[in-house]
Amino acid sequence: MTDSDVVPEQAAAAFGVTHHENVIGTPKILSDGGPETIRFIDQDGHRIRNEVNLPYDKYVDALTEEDGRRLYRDMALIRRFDAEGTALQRQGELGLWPGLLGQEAAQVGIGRAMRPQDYAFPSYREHGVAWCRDVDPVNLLGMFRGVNNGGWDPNEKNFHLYTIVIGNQALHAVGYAMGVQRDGAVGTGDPDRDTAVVTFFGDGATSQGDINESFVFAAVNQSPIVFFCQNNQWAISEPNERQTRIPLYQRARGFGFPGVRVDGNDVLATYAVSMHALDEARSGQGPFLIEAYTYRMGAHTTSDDPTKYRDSAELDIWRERDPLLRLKSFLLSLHETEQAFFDEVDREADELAARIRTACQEMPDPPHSQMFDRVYVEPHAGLEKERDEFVAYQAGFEGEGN
Ligand SMILES: Cc1ncc(C[n+]2csc(CCOP(=O)(O)OP(=O)(O)O)c2C)c(N)n1
Ligand SMILES: [Mg+2]
Repeated sequence: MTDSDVVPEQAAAAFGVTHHENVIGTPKILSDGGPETIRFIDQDGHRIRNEVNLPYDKYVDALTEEDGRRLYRDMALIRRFDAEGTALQRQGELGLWPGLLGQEAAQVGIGRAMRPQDYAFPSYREHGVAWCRDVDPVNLLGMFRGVNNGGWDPNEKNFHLYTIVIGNQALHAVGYAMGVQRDGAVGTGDPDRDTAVVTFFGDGATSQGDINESFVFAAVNQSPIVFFCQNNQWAISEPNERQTRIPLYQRARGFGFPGVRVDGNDVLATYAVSMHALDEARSGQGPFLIEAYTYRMGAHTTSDDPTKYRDSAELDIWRERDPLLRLKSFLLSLHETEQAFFDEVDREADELAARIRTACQEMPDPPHSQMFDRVYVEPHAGLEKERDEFVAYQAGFEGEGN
């Protein structure tokens, strides 16, 4: 099927959707992405070779079994970290936590395909990408505990701070990518210099002006950027079919750059497609849209209750497509990987969970006056006066247990 063959009814069918009503009781999103979806491992852990994934085969063939185990370890540890984030919020240690359950393969695949000089602009759910960029997970918890504004140096990790304003980071990313072009760090052929920028956003964000505006700027400037859309089927309580009448990856064509849909629950596929897209961007071929077709298995955030708007049968269907189980079956079907490896990863995950839990609970509260810092680069008389007044006001409570 080519792009031009797609009519709205077929597109809707690709999503398993035939109407626009949002009625609990019918699991609507049954599709696994359709035949155009690039996938290397099927649900039972078998390697797939077909025409759709053929152009990306070389990236998967270059991986060793040890590489596969590393990808599994990344996904398992980040899943455990994420579960701990939810638990810590429930116990009053965090203000909020946006879970990534189900999206581990989408994030780890591209995270491990990026090179050190590449730069990521995340939204707020990219804990798996943060992990791959070597951001200390404790820093992520600190932000949602409200004790810092991010806590890591974006330029040290080439991982920008989280952006809560939907779609906004795509504009920042394209601006950065245009800067990379002006620095002459595209298409030189030097693998340590040529740079790609990646921006992450959700299916819901594609309805925002910011995303569409960034597509236009990236396209006309031929900027080195990969747009990585995690289509997790939901934008809080709004289902996918409220955002689009065509598969999201096909939007790229209208802006003048390539777009593909990849199985976001297959880490080999997200890795291979990302390797290709990043190579294209670094070598000067311009932007690339990857739609990682996946599912948000948990709530939107800890403030959300998905049982109010979606049927649990839908979740059951996606549980069978679990990205960790799929890679585990695949690895077990190979030669060197034994159950002992998975037991060891579980043990490591327990250790990680204990470490970050303690570190979170021990994080000191910052002095309240810190909110006046870093508002302006230069000293600001008005702000200093406000801070002095605030500090004096607070001092009035001393001795009252505050
Ligand atoms: C500009 C803006 N509008 C609305 C919101 C409220 N909001 C927070 S998350 C969200 C849904 C985003 O859905 P999607 O882009 O699919 O990302 P996901 O949360 O599924 O990863 C909305 C509307 C916001 N943060 N920013
Ligand atoms: Mg979404």
